[in-house]
Amino acid sequence: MSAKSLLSNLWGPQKRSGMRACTHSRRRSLAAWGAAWGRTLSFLLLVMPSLAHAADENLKIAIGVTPEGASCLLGGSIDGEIVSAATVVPMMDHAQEYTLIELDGFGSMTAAIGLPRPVGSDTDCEDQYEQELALGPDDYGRMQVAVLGSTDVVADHLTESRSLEATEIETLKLDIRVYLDESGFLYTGVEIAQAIEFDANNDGTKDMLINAINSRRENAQRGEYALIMIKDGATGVFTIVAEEFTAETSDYPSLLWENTVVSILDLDGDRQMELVVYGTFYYGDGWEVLKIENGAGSAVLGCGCGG
Ligand SMILES: [Ca+2]
Ligand SMILES: [Ca+2]
Repeated sequence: MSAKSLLSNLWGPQKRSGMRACTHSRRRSLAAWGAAWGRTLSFLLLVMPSLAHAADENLKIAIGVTPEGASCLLGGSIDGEIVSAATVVPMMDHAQEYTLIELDGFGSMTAAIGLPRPVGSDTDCEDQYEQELALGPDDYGRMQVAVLGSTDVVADHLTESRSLEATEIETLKLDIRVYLDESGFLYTGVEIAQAIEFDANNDGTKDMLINAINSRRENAQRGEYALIMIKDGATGVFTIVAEEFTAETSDYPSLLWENTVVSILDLDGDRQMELVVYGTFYYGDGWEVLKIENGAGSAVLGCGCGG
């Protein structure tokens, strides 16, 4: 059974039952509602708890959390579809339970304090929200992602991962060197910021994520780069998840985003892992969810106000 059909068996029935309930309520005429107000109230009281239950099981929300405890709402997924922050905001509530995750495991449980708040008012910050979280002393000083749900619920969307030691990455440098040589830019040396082993595509074989960055912030140099690639453990084929090159040497600052992969999770439930990435560049910072599909990566969600 494929991962998709397995998932449809697991989650499909709840999704269909929720949709039926909505359709049924829409079909009732206004006259019928007015004539049977008492019965309507009873109907709502009966139906609403089951709708809320279905929404909980099919709703995922991810919030980036910086070492200072600043939050940035990325968005999430509903019934397996990635949705924006603005879409999940109406479904967020005070005291909702979140699990903090990072690359190599769980942090602690936390909870929402109040409702999500819009950040700023200019167009750069449109549809950006922060959600205050009840963080303990140990929750500061690290990059984390808060995911809606208890530890048990969130664990179903994680995969085992391991960050490699410096001595383990020498052979990976050769792979990056070959790619850089083929890129057509001046070779500027290989710098690997992160190397992470995990099963990206749920085929049972560990794959290798390489986050390579070579950037001088103050003075951009042709050929500098920021790359995230995944080498498939079964086939050896590379997928470019994100890449930027500096085209021209100049006295101006580099515009490269320097990314850190903060966590790896299956946000939309298709058993393919997404990357939650925090990036900084000369003029700002921000969060992204990167989805790997059809041999390429794309940013499907973002949060940040950098100009
Ligand atoms: Ca794999
Ligand atoms: Ca996924």
